[in-house]
Amino acid sequence: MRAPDPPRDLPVVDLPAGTLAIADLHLDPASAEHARPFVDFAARARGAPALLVLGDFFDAWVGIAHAELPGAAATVAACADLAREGTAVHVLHGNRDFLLDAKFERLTGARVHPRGMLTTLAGGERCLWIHGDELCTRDHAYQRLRRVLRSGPVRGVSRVLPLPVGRAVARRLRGASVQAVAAKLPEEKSIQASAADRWCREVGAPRVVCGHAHEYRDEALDGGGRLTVLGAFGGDRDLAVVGADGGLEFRSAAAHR
Ligand SMILES: [Mn+2]
Repeated sequence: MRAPDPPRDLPVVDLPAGTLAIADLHLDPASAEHARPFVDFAARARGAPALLVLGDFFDAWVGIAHAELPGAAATVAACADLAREGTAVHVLHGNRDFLLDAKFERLTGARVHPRGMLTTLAGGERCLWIHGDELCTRDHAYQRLRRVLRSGPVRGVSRVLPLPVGRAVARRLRGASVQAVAAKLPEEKSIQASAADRWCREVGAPRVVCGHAHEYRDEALDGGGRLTVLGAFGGDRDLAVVGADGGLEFRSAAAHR
């Protein structure tokens, strides 16, 4: 089975020093309490030039009807506050919230990038930012499912789902991934360094940063590039900060002031 190729036409964005990136919040749209750590973080992120959310912002998102639930509403409001005050908010699709769309963009002022983004850091280095499930190339069943779930028909149906149906679907999805944040991927389902190496070479970026695996990891790739996996939000080294020299520093989002 063929592993996904890197997209040819990724958006290219300049990321100034002070830019922040987080991943894998897995927020429950129904729970305002669950949204609180992000809402608090967003308040402390004020003044950052940009905030990247590298996918799985929400544990389930089956369409815009979700935005009315208390947890999603609080999250949307926090994003909108940041955007209004001048922080560029960029949201990548994860494997659990790949239906975030233009309506979400209008509500939040964020930009949604379904397949990732390429950036130029302050020092001039190019960096590829993706969710990370694209690189789980040994998990063939998952890659097949991924193609179906992200296909046009599935996306079309989800847009017209009434809220109760959407919530029922979301409950089923959540049931399948209880404690997703605590769970780590077994080796055969994990992010493959060889895939990261290929993507770096094909997009011409010496570094790739992603989430999805929920555990911080940083390693040199055979082709000279570098792979960094962010910890899941709330975990160890769950925040990337673009430094003054354009380098990336990995820290704790909870300790960010
Ligand atoms: Mn994921």
